[in-house]
Amino acid sequence: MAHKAGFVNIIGNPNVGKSTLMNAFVGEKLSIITSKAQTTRHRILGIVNGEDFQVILSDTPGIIKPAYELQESMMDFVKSAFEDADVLVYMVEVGEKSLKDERFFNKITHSEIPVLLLLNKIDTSNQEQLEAQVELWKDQVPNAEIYPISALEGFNVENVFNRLVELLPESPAFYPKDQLTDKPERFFVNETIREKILLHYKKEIPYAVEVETEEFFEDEDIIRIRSVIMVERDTQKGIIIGHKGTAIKRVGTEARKDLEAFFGKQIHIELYVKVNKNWRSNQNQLRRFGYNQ
Ligand code: GDP
Ligand code: K
Ligand code: MG
Repeated sequence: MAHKAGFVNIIGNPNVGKSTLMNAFVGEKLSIITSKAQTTRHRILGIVNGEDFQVILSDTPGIIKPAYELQESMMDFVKSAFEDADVLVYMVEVGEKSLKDERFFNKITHSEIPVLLLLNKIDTSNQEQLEAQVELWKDQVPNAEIYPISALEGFNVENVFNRLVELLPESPAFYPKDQLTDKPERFFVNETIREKILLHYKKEIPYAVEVETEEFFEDEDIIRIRSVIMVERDTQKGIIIGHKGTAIKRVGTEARKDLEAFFGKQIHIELYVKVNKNWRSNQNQLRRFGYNQ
């Protein structure tokens, strides 16, 4: 059989389950997942390799109306996802009516490449609701093939994957067959720490935070990591650290456990906090953190 390879780009509103689906396909926790919008800030590739196929998935930030530079750049990642796809995966969740951003919605309904519309989280709905939703989406996106799924429970995930492979063009692989992602190791360290911050701090704190790993030193049986948690104000620094350092210690402990599972090695992690005023609105800072393509 001829070898197939190509790019599958996953787009949709915040929190519909895009990152959960990508991780389910890849079988690794490449993308961080929380119940908060704007958990995913970058475009992240997840590569699934088989003997006669290579599916290159890209997880993107949820579609939002940008309010500051960082969000502008996040939406550029979404725009680029339309440009190089062989198949578009448009994910919605049960109960959602339509995309918030008209520009993207038109691009989906007028797409010249195949669109799979995945109606996610069907584990939370009954049969009657589900049928009504399928009808609604048939109407809204007539060019799409519709698949009800549960990314969390794995329902229909394999069928969708097989259909994706079918739709890919005949092509040799684009990446080495043992490669899982395009992102360097430090990226996963940064993201894991950011996930713990999203989980444990309230309100605006997670959105004011960026993480930068300054040291990633891999020895035979241990990886030594030093990362900076960047905030915008002194008050935020105090909150991140917490009373007697308990809050930041918790972030470090939980991140270490996840990273030990991810890298399969013992991890030593050192965290510190730095104030970097208005990094979210500063082009140069954003470029440094990998937000400009
Ligand atoms: P993203 O913002 O689109 O990337 O969404 P995430 O993958 O981060 O998921 C957002 C939230 O929805 C998380 O709390 C997930 O656990 C949850 N979630 C994702 N898929 C499913 C699903 O199939 N069923 C249910 N019940 N929850 C899901
Ligand atoms: K999310
Ligand atoms: Mg996400």
